[in-house]
Amino acid sequence: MLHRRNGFFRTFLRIGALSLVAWLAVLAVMQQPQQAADGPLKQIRKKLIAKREAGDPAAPLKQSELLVSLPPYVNTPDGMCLYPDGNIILAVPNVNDQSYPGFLMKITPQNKAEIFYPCPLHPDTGRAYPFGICVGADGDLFYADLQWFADPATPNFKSRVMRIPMQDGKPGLAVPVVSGLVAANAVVVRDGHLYVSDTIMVPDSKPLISGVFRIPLSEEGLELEGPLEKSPYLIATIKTFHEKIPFGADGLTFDSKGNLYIGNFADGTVHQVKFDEQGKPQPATIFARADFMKSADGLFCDTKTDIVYVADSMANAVQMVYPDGSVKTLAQDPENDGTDGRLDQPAEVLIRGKELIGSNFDFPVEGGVNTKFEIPNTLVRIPLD
Ligand SMILES: [Ca+2]
Ligand SMILES: [Ca+2]
Ligand SMILES: [Ca+2]
Repeated sequence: MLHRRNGFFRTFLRIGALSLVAWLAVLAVMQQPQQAADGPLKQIRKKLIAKREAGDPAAPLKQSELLVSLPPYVNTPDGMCLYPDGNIILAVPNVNDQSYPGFLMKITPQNKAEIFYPCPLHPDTGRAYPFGICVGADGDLFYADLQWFADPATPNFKSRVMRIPMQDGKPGLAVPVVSGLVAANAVVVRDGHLYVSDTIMVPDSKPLISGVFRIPLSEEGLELEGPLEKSPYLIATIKTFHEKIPFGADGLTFDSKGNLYIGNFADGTVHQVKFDEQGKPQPATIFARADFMKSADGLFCDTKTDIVYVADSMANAVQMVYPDGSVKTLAQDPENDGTDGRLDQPAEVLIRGKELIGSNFDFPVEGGVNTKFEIPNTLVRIPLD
């Protein structure tokens, strides 16, 4: 009896074990649709969260969210600045589909996107390519008109910076502040001077030589004379060693101590320029680099913390450069179409209140995470608190 009972028990155990296997199989099948619903983006994100918990500086701390889905006539948004009335002015060069014009938009504090300003066309090229934009002390707007895009194969030295006189929040007719650049990109106005980066200053040089110019606002209408690398207005020169992508000095920002930072687009380094008491610039030095910071497009320094936020176009990420030069990833996404508020090749960042706002340029560059341009394009937000 005991024997039989043991036999029965063994059979029971065997059936039980089999059922356990069966149950696991059922569970696995049940879980499959869930994994499919998760999709590759969520699975990648799960891996990144695990990396972050392990203290990896390249693991993103946050995820971007949709701020504004831009209308279809915005195929390539780029530079932004926060106007004192709380509106964001967004530059739209529309280089992905040049059958659309370049113009400026206004994003209200309620995140409504409106057409703000049709940029004047360059008299020679018949085109307008507004990129970096900033606001001066008296409220006038300044934007880079990046005319290299009119004919990238033959640099035309027609890039310029325009000033839009503003009266009661309304734009007047833009006038050239400086012209004769190859690829005017970022602009900052500070202490009566315009700072502008030229991303391709010496075309075809290897390593690529690019730089930053400082022009007194009192010299409005200046036409730079070549060679640009010998210009008395040039205050910083940097080199870019990337083999394939000839884009150097890009984003510009100042920290609370008055140091200037320059994004080196294709090398992904952030350079620093210090000034002496007479305002004389010291040679630009590499301030920050990290193997996971693949490029440095727009820069924005939060002067409360002196963290420099970097739009990392190639890595499809936003990086944070700390005052000690260390780098951490704030947000990063794999290739996606950007419609639901993910990063889609960010070109610029700025802080509005307690959020970082990014503009998704979505203009694929060889070797970058983003390989496809698709509309609608977006502005995204990343909460900073
Ligand atoms: Ca830029
Ligand atoms: Ca894309
Ligand atoms: Ca897109």
